[in-house]
Amino acid sequence: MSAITRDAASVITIEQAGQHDAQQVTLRGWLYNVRESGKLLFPIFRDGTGIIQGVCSQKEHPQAFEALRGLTQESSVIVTGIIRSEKRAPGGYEIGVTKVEIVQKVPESDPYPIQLKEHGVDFLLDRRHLWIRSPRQAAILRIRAEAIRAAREYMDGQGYTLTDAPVFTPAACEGTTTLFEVNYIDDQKAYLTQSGQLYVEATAMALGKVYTFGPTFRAEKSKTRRHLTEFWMLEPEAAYADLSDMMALGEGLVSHMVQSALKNRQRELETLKRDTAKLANVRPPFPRISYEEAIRILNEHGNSAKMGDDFGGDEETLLSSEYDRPVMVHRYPAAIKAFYMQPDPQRPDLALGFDMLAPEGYGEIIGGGQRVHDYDLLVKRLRENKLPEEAFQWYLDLRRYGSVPHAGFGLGLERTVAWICGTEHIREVIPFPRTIYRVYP
Ligand code: NSS
Repeated sequence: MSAITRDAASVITIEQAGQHDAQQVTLRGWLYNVRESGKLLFPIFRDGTGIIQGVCSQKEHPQAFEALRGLTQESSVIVTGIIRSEKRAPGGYEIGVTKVEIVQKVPESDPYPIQLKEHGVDFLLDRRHLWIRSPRQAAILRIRAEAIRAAREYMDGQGYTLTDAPVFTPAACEGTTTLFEVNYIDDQKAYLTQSGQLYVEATAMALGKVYTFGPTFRAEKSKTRRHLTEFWMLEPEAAYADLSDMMALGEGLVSHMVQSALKNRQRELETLKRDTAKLANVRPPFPRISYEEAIRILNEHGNSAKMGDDFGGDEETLLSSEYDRPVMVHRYPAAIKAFYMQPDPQRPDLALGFDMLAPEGYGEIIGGGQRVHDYDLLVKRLRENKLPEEAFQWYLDLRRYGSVPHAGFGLGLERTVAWICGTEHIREVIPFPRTIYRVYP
């Protein structure tokens, strides 16, 4: 028995079934389910690209029939048969099974733990290594991959060069309360990165337009549907760029990610029953409102937010519900924003930063803006924020040697993909989620 049978018919994936109507093919995958009806069996196979229903007759194909009868869920199988167009079948095609090779049979004494019924989310998260086999989870992971592909395509097309940032860092980028400390070699202290920003600021001064894309870490004690402790961020940074350049880049990037998913992952979005009409309008221009306007809108809707408040989930949801595409809120009070944000020359109490809020309650998907480029101001900011100056000496070098106005942002991949997929919680859109109480499996 060979797990990579090459003899019989041409080996295809379920996704390709439509191109092989009336042809004999071989599929390699797993048994998702099998239903028995007298002398006929109706197995459902999956192979990671989709699911397909089969029909197998005892009279015509006794070998295949006996192999499939009572076969346990998730047993691995290589199946040969004829593809037939069948309007009522999911995917529009079925396979008339003629031959079955069992690669591994799941023992009846130890059946596959995830049955085709509702399970609690903790049960599923404990078995995340198996849960990802379900059609819904597989569809989400394919959409995630498409979002990454499209994002990279867009950034590269805009002339940005990928320059990766390190994961071990000597200092905080986004405040000290969510830092993961690691015991580095010989008891040196290091931290897992919260953002690649400081490093892309350096590579921007070397290459002009750059981005980093990688995992970032925050010891978030929050147990919300928008927080992970390990998440992926795409962070562009450009020399000689300002706040409005970054808002334009952000709306172009997000539109391209959404439109690419709609175009290239239609089947997966259908599997998720995503209302894609809600994504169709996601094209530039996105509305831009100032923080002060945002406060006014919130107050008009009965929310008591006042100048100086940061926005939480409720405020973000209320604001974004006003629009059919993401909204960008700019010029927040400097006092509630990170140490590196450049003050507005007209209103030094405001920061030249922006957040992009996704529709349908998915909250902030982008945060960024213009950076402090003046050496003295940056030193002052570090001191006000009680950050260790020694660890930031290399960062200050960027202001010592040829400092220029520059700007960038960070796009949270999981929040963006959760919105595109319409999932309840962002933990479903990363293969192995890390949250406040979970590092297993
Ligand atoms: O804290 S951010 O708003 N901004 C930064 O880290 C900047 N240093 C990025 C930059 O300018 N280069 O985080 C950026 C985005 C935010 O909008 C969210 O979409 C996402 O990162 N984010 C998260 N996603 C999931 N889980 C958690 N805990 C999380 N925190 C931020």
